[in-house]
Amino acid sequence: MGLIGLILRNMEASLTARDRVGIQDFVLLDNYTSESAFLDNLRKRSHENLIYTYIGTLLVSVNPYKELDIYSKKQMDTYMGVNFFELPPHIYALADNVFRTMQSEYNNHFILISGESGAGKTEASKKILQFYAVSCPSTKLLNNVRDRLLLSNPVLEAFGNAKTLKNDNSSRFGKYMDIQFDHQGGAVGGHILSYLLEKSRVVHQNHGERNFHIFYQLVEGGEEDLLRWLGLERNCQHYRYLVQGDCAKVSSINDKSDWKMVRKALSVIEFSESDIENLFAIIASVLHLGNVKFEADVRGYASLNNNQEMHWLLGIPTQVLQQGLTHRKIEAKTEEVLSPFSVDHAVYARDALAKAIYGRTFNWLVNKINESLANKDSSRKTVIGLLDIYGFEVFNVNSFEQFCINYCNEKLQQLFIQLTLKSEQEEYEMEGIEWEPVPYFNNKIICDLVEEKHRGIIALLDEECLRPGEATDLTLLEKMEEEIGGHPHFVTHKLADKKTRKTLERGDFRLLHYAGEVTYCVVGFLDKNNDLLYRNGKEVISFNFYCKKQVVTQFKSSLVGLTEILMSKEPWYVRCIKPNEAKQPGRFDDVLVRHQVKYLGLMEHLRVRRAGFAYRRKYDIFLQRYKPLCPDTWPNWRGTAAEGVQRLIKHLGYKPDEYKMGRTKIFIRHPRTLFATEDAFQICKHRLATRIQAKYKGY
Ligand code: AD9
Ligand code: MG
Repeated sequence: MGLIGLILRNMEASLTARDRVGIQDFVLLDNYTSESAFLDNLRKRSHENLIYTYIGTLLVSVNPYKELDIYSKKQMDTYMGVNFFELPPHIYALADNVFRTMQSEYNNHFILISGESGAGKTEASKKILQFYAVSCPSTKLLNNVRDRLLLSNPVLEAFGNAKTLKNDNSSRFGKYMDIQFDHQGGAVGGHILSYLLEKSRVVHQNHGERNFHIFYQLVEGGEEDLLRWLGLERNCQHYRYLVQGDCAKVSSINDKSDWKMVRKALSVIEFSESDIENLFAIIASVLHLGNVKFEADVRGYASLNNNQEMHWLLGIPTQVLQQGLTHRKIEAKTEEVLSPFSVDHAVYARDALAKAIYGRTFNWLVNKINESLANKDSSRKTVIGLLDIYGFEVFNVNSFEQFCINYCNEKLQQLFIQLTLKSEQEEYEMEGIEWEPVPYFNNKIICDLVEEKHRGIIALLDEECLRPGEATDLTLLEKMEEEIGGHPHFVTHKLADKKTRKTLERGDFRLLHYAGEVTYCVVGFLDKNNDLLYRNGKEVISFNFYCKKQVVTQFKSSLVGLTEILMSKEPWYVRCIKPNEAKQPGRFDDVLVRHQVKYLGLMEHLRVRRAGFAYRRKYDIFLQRYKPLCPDTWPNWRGTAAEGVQRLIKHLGYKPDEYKMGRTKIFIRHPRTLFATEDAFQICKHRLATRIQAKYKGY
């Protein structure tokens, strides 16, 4: 049988295999514009436990909801230093490719990991970190850094993660982590930025959810002496802040062993014993604070009676604390006046204080970790950044938190558009290749709606927050209706047509995000944005300054900062998909996945990848791999790589419209062309191997 016959036979065989396990790169999908074909491929693969699939260099990952035997040291070794497309898709392949590109081009990169809650972002970021920990050169000093990088994770997860309805280990903050590498590729340091910790969880949890893990770890796992010293009982039910979700115990979580891990991690990250003591004294204080009760005195004002908790609180004189929790300090012209709180007000002030204490502790923790990860050597480093950030959120009731999170996702989508399309276009330009730009929805219009100066939603929200006493959540809504009522991506009950009006309450506003519609309930927006802590409260935790910046504006500036960090680096993407809501292995819910495929922009990305040229390879790499297919180039080619490739593809019969020769790379329009070449190569390899075997059989 001739080569072509063999190719056809092999193609048939691989087609059958493909029928079963799908295609490992969506770029090779024949019907690439069809969402159903996309879904079919993803479903097939995930049923075969093939959770990773590429779109070019983007990695799509489907949460298997079970442990797979694909993360061993052996697997890491397999992927180390091997060309990206030569092995089945894997998070290690991506990590390795980023690392090697950084090493050879000596530039900075970031990996953006996105997806909805429970899709596997944090797991993916841990796998990448573990891969670097194992694959990078090691010395005693470097191992120290490596251990700290790895152990910063359990610490941050203890303080920043919690059980939610969607995920038993849900990250309640956004995280960007830089890993710094020296010339030899050794990991020499790191830096972490955290975004928008969900502080409200400290004082309130929805049914079926928990507070941050650390509280339960301390109560369940803390040593007897420690608990006695902190005045804590070994019983979560005793603490109001721990029981509102009515699920202090979770079967998938072992608080006791997690406590041990966190204690060990804290000492490796160089927390001194006194740091650790202080840290847990503060955590215990928050629990005690939650148990402080108020009663109404004869005038209806809040008073504190019989509160043993006060004794354990923060080491602050009881008098100061008592006054701080029941009175508000008002500055009149020349004097300060104490105005007593109602019971409701006092509860609010108490909770605000608890949130502020926890928030500040979390920031302190991140700073301490950063001190420990800091690289003291000033020589130039290259960096790989890992961004594990909350995905787009839509609940039955969406509030201020969802608004911030979804705004963040709009910004990241904007970045994706700019970086992906920009880099694609730049590459064609650099290589001297003409191409047709792909039409895509540019979500800048929504980013502007949210963040435009003076009349964006953030500006209006801040403006209302500066009118205490007069402004309410509803006046905010009215102001929005007035200022941005005509915007095509904004609608409220009042502005809506008859049909839409039925789906909106008076206190709602709806944004048409790039990922879909989200209806926000405006109640609580002003309060949450103010993050109000009465001056007395601030004195209690020795805040001596008064920060006027509202929450959303702070968040906006930190996102601008993040965008700047990312814009200066080369982007890589991991898109995580959650296959079902039940957290079960083997279940693939089409409707749920289809929605994620849409808002993760996967079809768009695929179109961009396919619109111009599906594949591009450097001449030398292409020639090196496929040269056995042509007698002119095999075994050795003496001319330039570009000439060799030209000779090779002429021999293979590439038609002129199937490819273009750039300055340093060959661009292949249809994946089918590369596919056939790859198949021919596999057969050729097989034949060569058989021939060699036959030759040596007699020996
Ligand atoms: V959230 O936005 O922080 O709420 P993530 O971070 O996207 O969310 P996470 O990585 O925490 O989700 O994954 C959720 C759970 O899915 C994990 O606790 C694992 O039980 C499970 N998971 C995720 N990825 C994998 C995997 N590659 N292999 C096995 C996985 N299990
Ligand atoms: Mg997470």
